Amino acid sequence: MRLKLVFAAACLALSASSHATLLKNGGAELGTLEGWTAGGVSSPGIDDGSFDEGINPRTGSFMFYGGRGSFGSLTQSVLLPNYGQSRQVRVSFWEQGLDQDIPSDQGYVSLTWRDIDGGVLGSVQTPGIDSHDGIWTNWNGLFAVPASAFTVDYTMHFVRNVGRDLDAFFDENELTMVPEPGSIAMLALGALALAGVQRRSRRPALRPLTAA
Ligand SMILES: [Ca+2]
Ligand SMILES: [Ca+2]
Repeated sequence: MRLKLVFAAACLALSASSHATLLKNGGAELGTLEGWTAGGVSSPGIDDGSFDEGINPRTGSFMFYGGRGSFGSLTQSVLLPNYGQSRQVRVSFWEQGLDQDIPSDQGYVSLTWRDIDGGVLGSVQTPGIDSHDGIWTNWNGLFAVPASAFTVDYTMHFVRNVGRDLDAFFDENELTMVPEPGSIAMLALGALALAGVQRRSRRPALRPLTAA
């Protein structure tokens, strides 16, 4: 029975962990750009709240910021599970910019689908988020994944509208499969195993004949 409980718990834990984001260092908490490749002209990087007074990481100690210049990007290439199948991904990120009128500096995310040879199949993007009233704004939504997509480039785009600095910030980037691979099967296995445990535990316990 204990083994079954362990198995059930493991299945449920696995199904829970498969909800995890496919991105590495999506919230900048490694304190470096590890996992991300910078593009554009503004040299985006990691900030701990010192770039613009009053704009602090939404969670943890770090966030991504735009740098200095008209535009910049940070891209991470991600292997997509379940190649050849109908899939969806959910994108979720938080954005904030310095209050410099309307529009202020802002950001959006794009997904570029690539085939197994690295060729571009197409791309989609979120709306630009212009959140400049001292608050972080979350965007999240679903995108259909082309069946022939093998990898996806997840890119944060930093867009300057005012001044010299690119005062756009991102935190907590997440990219998850919907439904997450294996989660339904693992949930079903976990539920079955738990049901088995419950059925067994209702049986009367056998008492050893030699009990003193
Ligand atoms: Ca963070
Ligand atoms: Ca600016």
